[in-house]
Amino acid sequence: MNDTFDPRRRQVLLGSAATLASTGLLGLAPLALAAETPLPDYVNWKTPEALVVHSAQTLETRRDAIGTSIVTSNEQLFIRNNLPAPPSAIVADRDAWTVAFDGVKNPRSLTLGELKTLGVTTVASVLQCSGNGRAFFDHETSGTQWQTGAAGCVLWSGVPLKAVVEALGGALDGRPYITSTGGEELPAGLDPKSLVVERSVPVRALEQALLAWELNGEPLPLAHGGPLRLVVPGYYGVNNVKYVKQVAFTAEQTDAKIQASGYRIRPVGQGGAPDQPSMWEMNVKSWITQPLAKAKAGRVAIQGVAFGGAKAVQGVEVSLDGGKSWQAAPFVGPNLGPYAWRPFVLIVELKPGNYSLMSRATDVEGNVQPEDELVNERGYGHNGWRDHGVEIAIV
Ligand SMILES: Nc1nc2c(c(=O)[nH]1)N[C@H]1C(S)=C(S)[C@@H](COP(=O)(O)O)O[C@H]1N2
Ligand SMILES: [Mo]
Repeated sequence: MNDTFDPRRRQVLLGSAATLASTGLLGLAPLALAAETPLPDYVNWKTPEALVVHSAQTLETRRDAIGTSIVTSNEQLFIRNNLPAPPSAIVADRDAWTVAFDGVKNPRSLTLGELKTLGVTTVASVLQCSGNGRAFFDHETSGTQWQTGAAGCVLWSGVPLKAVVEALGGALDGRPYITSTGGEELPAGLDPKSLVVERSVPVRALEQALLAWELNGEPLPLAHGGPLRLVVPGYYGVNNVKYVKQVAFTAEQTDAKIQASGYRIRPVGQGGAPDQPSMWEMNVKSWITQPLAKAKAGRVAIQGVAFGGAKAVQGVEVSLDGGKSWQAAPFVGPNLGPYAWRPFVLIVELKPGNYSLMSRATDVEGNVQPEDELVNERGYGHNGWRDHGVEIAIV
């Protein structure tokens, strides 16, 4: 009767339909269900098998596509555009791209070529959309139904924003925000404030922010914000403004809709407003990447990724019994710094049966991933370990 939309039920149904189809029980050719939405043209260089195409502007990395070697390749990295990407002409002559700097002693525009002479750094960081995990909320959430794959861990190279600001004489006093503007051309006839991707972050982000022109050792692809992007390691995706054309130290947060009412933590049913918490620093989180459905009895390698968000991750535990008991899982591979994620692998001996696998990370300040999410209207910031768990069959 009351046929409310439940994303979790839908996933289960999709999963069982796929299973039935693959075993031929539905009488469907498996290919009929396996047929994927093709990649949109502007990202046709990505790996289709690694991505779920939610729409032309929203592509999610499959949970089982994440491996153990830390870095998410450009070909597998998710995409989230609030507006269509600008034309590829903007990456024809990358060094000619200009950025206007304001709210500093000597405001001026600098080309990317000039920025490259002010300093160079490389930072590993998790890029994660605020709505990653939205599909797991119980209430009906508007927006892309991301599961775990609106996130990746990547290497950014560029100039520390601090070095640029110093070269321009320093930030003016009484400017507690860094406000950055995306370079998309806005459709005529609509209120630009309702569309522009312009985000303000607190000046404390100057410690780690950079203007990046390289992603995983390649010129920053247009789809990921090339030729130049603001990167705020430890902050949610939306603050990492692509094709950045202006950076200003401001007395107030921008009144652009994406800042003033968008990306706010608010009670279900309530509108967005500037006094609600903004999606800035990310919280501690982890999830299992394999096995996701079944595995053979005997030794099983339970793998996943864990990160602290704005603080480094300290450790991660795994539960085989739905969170009743936990054991520490070792990290694998090098530590790429506080903003990167760390793959973990726990090898266990498992008898045939059903297991409810969960993972729970802790950051260096002792913040532990909670069992449940903080319920909020738009489905932001879900780091609850229960919903991120997986039910598996050992056969
Ligand atoms: N200029 C601009 N910057 C943007 C966006 C955008 O639409 N335009 N989307 C934001 C959001 S909501 C996210 S999650 C990330 C996604 O980055 P990606 O597409 O490179 O994965 O970019 C952020 N920066
Ligand atoms: Mo996002």
